[in-house]
Amino acid sequence: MDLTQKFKAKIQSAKRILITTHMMPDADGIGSEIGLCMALKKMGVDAACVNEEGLLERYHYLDPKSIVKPMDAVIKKKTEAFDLCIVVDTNSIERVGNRMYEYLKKYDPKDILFVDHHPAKAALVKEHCIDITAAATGQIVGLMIQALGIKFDKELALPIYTAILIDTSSFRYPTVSGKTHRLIADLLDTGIEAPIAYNGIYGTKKVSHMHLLGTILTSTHSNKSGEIAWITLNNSTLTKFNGDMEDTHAFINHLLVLDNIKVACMFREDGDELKVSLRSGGDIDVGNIARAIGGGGHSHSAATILNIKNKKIDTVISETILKMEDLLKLQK
Ligand SMILES: [Mn+2]
Repeated sequence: MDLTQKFKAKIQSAKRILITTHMMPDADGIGSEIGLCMALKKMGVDAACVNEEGLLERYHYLDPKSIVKPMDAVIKKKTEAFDLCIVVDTNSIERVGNRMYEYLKKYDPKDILFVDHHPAKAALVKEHCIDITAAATGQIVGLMIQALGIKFDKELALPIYTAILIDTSSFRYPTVSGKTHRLIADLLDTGIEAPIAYNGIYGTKKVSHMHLLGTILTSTHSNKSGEIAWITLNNSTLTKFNGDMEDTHAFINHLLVLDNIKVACMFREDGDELKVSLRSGGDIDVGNIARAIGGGGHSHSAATILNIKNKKIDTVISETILKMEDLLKLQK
């Protein structure tokens, strides 16, 4: 069964649908849920986007009708309020946030549908709308909307376009295909403009953001061969420049311009945890590297979390880089 057929079969008997995404959502999670919700409404289906937290101010332009609501505003306790829950841009139910997870746990698993592009177990892929070859969840959502016979308009096209733009880091990843660009063409045909869409998501920074980025980039290190490079972000730097963690996601991409780069890493201190993001500079599968150190993700973009309680952050970083060097050798 293709994804659209699976989707149709699921929504057919649903009277009221909840759509949510992972915590600290990026534009792929947000754009996909908004796009899907608008499309369902166009089909006459009662749908609502409910996230654990409301949207950050910077994403409001993607949601002019305020479709996305924080869960406190919608969910009062009754589980029967929704008979289908669609989770976009993750297939780990725990990633929806603690309170949303507690809420979704009450549902029969058959009433939960993942629409996602992250690696997943075969059994999950079979039952859900999961395509791990898709460049973004936004791509899956866009193609399903078209297959359902719904016409794009500007309002619907912008969040989906932005979802794909952000998840491909502006169309640079190996997951970008002809299929991606054909969908992008249809989205642009509605009249949305590439520079406006680009600046909406990337062009709203303040001078303090530049100073934060500059400070972080001066922390760039690389191993001897130059194949692994990393930057480190600690809480005090973030506070000093009034930045938030979510706003630092794209910093790692700056490392990809380095000559000979195979693996770019960003270490972010978060309490007792060290968040490690990885990007591939070419053929290396950073998903494999992430899995070997307790995480997961795509071949070009992956992550893990390390415990740094009672440990020196610099020691953990050096040990991790050494491990990555070994893991890199295995892939050559
Ligand atoms: Mn995504």
